[in-house]
Amino acid sequence: MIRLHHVPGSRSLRVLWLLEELGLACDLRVWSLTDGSLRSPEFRALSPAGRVPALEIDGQAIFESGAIVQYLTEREGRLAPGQGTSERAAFLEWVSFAETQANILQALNIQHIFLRPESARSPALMRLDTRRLAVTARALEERLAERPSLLDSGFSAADCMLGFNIDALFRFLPADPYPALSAYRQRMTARPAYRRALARAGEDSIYARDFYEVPDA
Ligand SMILES: N[C@@H](CCC(=O)N[C@@H](CS)C(=O)NCC(=O)O)C(=O)O
Repeated sequence: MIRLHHVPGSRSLRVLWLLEELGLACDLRVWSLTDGSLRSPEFRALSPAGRVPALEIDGQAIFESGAIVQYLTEREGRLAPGQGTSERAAFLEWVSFAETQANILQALNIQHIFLRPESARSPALMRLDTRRLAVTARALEERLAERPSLLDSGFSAADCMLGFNIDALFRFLPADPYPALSAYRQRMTARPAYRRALARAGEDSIYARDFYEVPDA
């Protein structure tokens, strides 16, 4: 039995999507970001930082989406270049890059949405992180202008790591300057496995708006 610990709209969608791509059935245990349950001893026994995703598989619990993605691709021998192959470094780079970008998105979510009281929010920090996000978006635009997926060999689990970010990215950056990234988003979200994962994932409760402008200071 494989069990994914999940919050709708969170990074656990990466793993749900990859499990669908790999044809692995899983049980979903849904948690909340806001009710304190991720800090419970029960959840912290699965994920010590109290973060989703966590995956119970093969008699153990694995945390960190990048580690889970690597474990699953190695276990199944699919959707990642093998160890020692020339494309392995690129795979590992883009898996980690997705987390670099997700951390900027998380900072923007905190500044625009979660921080209370609203007077504690900082337009200066929002501007800084929006600029940092734009650097990552430009890097992806350049990469994806040359190829339909992150790797030359085609779709891989690195796309599940990164593809999940793109919906959030375009909540903070306009899509027009990034045509290759926009087209990538269309391709990824049209994948049958992504559609199946999204149908199971539950309603994203994070974003109330399509786009978040940085307010005037
Ligand atoms: N590097 C971790 C980050 C996990 C993470 O921050 N998950 C968020 C949801 S997207 C979370 O659980 N946040 C709960 C919190 O910060 O309290 C991973 O990739 O799994």
